[in-house]
Amino acid sequence: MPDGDTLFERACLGKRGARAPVWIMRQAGRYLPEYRKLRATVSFATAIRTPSIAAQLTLQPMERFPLDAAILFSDIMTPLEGMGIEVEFAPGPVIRHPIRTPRDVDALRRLDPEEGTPFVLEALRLVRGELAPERALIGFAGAPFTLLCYLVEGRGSRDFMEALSFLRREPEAASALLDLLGASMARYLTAQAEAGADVLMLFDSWVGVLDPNTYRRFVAPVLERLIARIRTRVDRPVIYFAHRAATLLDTASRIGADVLGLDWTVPLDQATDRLGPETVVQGNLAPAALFAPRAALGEEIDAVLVAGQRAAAHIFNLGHGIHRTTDPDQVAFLVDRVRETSRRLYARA
Ligand code: 1CP
Repeated sequence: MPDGDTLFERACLGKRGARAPVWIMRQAGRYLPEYRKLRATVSFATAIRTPSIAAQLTLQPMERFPLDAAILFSDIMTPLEGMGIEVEFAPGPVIRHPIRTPRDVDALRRLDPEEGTPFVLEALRLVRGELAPERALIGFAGAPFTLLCYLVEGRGSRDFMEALSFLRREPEAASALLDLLGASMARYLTAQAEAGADVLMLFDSWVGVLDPNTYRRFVAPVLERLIARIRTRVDRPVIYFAHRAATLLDTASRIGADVLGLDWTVPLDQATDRLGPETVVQGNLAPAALFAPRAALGEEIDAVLVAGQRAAAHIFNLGHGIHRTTDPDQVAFLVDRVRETSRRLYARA
C-alpha cells in the first residue's frame, strides 16, 4: 500500500471510504488484562522508555480488535524531561518543581527529540515495522496549553486555577512558556513523522478551562505556528483534540489542523453545521456508553455515525479516553458495530 493511502489517512484529508475508520483514545491501557499483566512487571516510566515494551503495549489492542489506527504507547509528559523538567507518575503526572515564575521558564530548554526522546522514535520504528500496511500509526504530543496546565499546577486538577492565574499574573512568561512548548512539540512531532508516524495528534485535554478570548489571544496563535512549523518539514495529517471546548470551536477549527477531535458534549452534526461541511471530525461516543447493555450501546454508536454523516469525513472514536473499568468485550462489539453500520450508511449516501 503506498504511503498515505490507508482508510484512516484518507479520512483525515476529507476523503470518505467504504466505511468510517475507528480507533479509541487510550486504547492501550488498564482496561486490557494483557496490559495489566505486563505492567505488573515493569513501571509505567520504564515501559515508556523501553522501545520493545512500548511497541508491545501499542500493539496489544491491535491484536485484539480490528482497529484502523495504532497510537504509540507513551504519555503527553514524556518529552518534558528533555526540556529539563522532572516528571513522576502517581498514576497521573506529578511535576517535582512546578513552574511559577519567569525565572522558572528561563531555566527550561527547547527539546531536541533525538537527544531527549530517542526511545520514542525507536518505538515508532518498531511498531511501523510490525503493523500491517493498511493500518495507520498515530504519533502524538500534548498541546502547549495542556502541558502548561501540568507544569504550572504541578499535577492534574479540576479547574487548573494556578495555571489560569499564571496567565494573568505573568502574561509574558506564560507566552514565553507556550512558545517554547510549541516550538518543542513541533520538533517532537516532526521527528515522530520521520520515524514512521503516519498521522500526528495534539491532545488539548484541559483547554476547556479557558474563556474564548484568552484562548484566541494566547493559545490559538501558538497552535497555528506549531502546525505551520510541522508542515514546513513533513506532510502528515494533523488531528487537534479539543476537550470540553464547545465555546472555543470556531477558533479551534482555524488553527490549520486537518481534523477536529470532539468530546461527547458537542453533537457532530451541530459542530459541522457551525464550522462548515468541509470539516473533518473525530469522535465522540461518551466513554460511559460502553457500560450500557448491547442494544442501547448499539443505538448510541449508530447515532454518532449518523451525526458524523454531515461532515466531509468522520473518524469514529470515543469523546475522551476509555475508562479503565470498561469490559474489553464491549470494545469488540463497538468496533464491529461501527464497521457494519457505517458500511450500510456510506453505501446509501
Ligand atoms: O498504567 C498506569 O497506571 C498509567 C496510566 C496511564 C496510561 C495508560 C497514564 C498516566 N498515561 C497512559 C497512556 C497514555 N496517555 C496514552 C497512550 C496511548 C493510548 O491512547 O492508548 C496517551 C495518548 C496519553 C495521553 C495523555 N496523558 C493525556 C491526553 C489524553 C487524555 O486522556 O486527555 C493526558 C491528559 C495525560 C496525562 C495522564 N497521564 C496518565 C494519566 C492517568 C493522565 C491523566 C489524569 C491526570 O492528569 O492525573
